[in-house]
Amino acid sequence: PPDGGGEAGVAVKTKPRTQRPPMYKVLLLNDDFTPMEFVVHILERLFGMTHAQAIEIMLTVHRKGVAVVGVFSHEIAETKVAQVMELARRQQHPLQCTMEKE
Ligand code: NFA
Repeated sequence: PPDGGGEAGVAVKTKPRTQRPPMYKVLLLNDDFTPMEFVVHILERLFGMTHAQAIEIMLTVHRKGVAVVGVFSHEIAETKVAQVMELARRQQHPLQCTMEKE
């Protein structure tokens, strides 16, 4: 029917969907030079991981080349990436951190 509804006056409702903001994965990339302890420190300090969690994720990055270290709003993800890059730069480590839309 022209009203776009169902047959013979049957009302068809579209479910109202709440808009959720897109979320962003923060990725840590492996390299051959950044010390393991530095990466563990970053994961504890900036991503709130326990020492055991931080070691686990650091080893995942080391073995697989990359790992997701957290999922955040765009603004928080940008801040995390900037903080990682700044701490690495200060210590002259080549550690790389990026973000991508989930
Ligand atoms: N691959 C680095 C090393 O062997 C450790 C590392 C882990 C670097 C995770 C970057 C990210 N020293």
